[in-house]
Amino acid sequence: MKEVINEYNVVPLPVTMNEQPGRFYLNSDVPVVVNASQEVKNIASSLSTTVLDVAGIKLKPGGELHENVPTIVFDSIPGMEKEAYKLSVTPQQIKITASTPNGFYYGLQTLYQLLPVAIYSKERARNAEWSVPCVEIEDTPAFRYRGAMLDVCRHFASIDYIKKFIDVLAVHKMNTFHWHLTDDQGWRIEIKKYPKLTEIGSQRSETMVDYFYTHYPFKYDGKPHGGYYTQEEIKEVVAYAQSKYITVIPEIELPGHALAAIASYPELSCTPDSTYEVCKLWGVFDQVFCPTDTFFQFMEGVMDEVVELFPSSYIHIGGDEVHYGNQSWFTDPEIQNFIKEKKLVDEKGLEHYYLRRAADIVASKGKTMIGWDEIIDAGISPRKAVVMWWRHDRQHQLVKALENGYRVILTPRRPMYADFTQFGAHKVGRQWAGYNTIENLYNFPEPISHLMKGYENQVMGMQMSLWTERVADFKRLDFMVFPRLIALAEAA
Ligand code: TNX
Repeated sequence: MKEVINEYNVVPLPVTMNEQPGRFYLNSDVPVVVNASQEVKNIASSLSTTVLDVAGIKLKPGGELHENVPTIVFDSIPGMEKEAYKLSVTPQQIKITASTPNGFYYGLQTLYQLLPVAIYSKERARNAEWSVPCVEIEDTPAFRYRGAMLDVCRHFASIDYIKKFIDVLAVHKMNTFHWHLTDDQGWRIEIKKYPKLTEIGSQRSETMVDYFYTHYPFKYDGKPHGGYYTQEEIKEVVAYAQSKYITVIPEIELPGHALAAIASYPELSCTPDSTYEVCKLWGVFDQVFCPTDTFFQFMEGVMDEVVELFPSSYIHIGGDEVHYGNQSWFTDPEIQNFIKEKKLVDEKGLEHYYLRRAADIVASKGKTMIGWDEIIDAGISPRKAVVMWWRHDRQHQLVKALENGYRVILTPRRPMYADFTQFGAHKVGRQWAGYNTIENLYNFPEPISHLMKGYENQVMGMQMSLWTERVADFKRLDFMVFPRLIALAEAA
């Protein structure tokens, strides 16, 4: 018999992994024994189903542990960390140990990675040899939040693509999908109380080519672009993600990046008599939500439906890049009155007022708000908000957030933005503030860890974010995200 060289292609690499000689062979005499909850039994039976579908091997269900019969065991013990697991493979036994279904799920992902890659196939794989190299693994994540964000507003992504994206996250033990659902260029989530958000807000007539001033006058592609998710589809994605131990966090942007909503309901703007279009340009725009009762009622109504759809305890409310430049904030008597009445210092004070109200609205629905790092100065209680740090060039904002007691998720543009090019000379992607190499991701957060010293408990984790202004199809999407996302999974 030819000697098999054991290979251990486990990504991300477990905390400890001791390679051992020998292999465990799968065959129809192998029973699967589960000493754990029903939920873990379901995870175990997903292994049996997969092995049957792909390998054509029918593992034996249930039963007792027999000596001298090679067995697969799922063994629950108390006291391990939520996402931790142990995996032991000897010629006699495959044993996954954990305290929670999350841990068992991750142990199973590692087991799949140790099997022939054909285990991921959708059909019967003919030539694979169904065995697992012997090993002793103990594993637990470095961070409790391991995420990826996808912007489906600049370019829409189908439910099928989203599910595939979630599949890849799950295989690499990522646990959060941040779904950027509303922006200037499209509103992508059905809200029953406000049907025009999708009737009008989900469609734009055409899109600018390249960036501001690449062409002057601006060039447009002449092609309508649109799409949205029905509430049924959202539920389907949330349930799908949940089955893979991934939380879906929706982002509903306010008060900026709101043109698609304003085009649908101009009364949400400070100039309700104007007509607006779903934005055809890329950039940051002056038209933002107006701080009227109409707007706050709208936000309540939207949030009521959003919290019903997403079991996540966090709701992202955006909060970035609020421009009120030449629009009416500085001159509009109503706005100026509002600022006086509420005793706000100035226009910035008004921006912060929105964010505090948003935090309260989200809290009143039993959830915690996440906002981009602009929210740091808004005076929100750190109990009520989590900060997503994105401006890598403003390290003091990260430090301030931590000092002020906020929990923080790290997604600094460098190196976490997947819309940045992967090499200096690369043609695909943006390069306006440098480029993000795979090495940068592997090394993260080392270069900034001194800033977080003593505040490690407040650092929830890290996220790669893909903005899709220049990512119009799935091939390019895959190209921008992979393999860098896998490097992030490794680091997290
Ligand atoms: C800034 S990051 C934005 C996005 C853009 C992105 C492009 C953030 C919170 N806002 O609206 O798509 O830059 O890299």
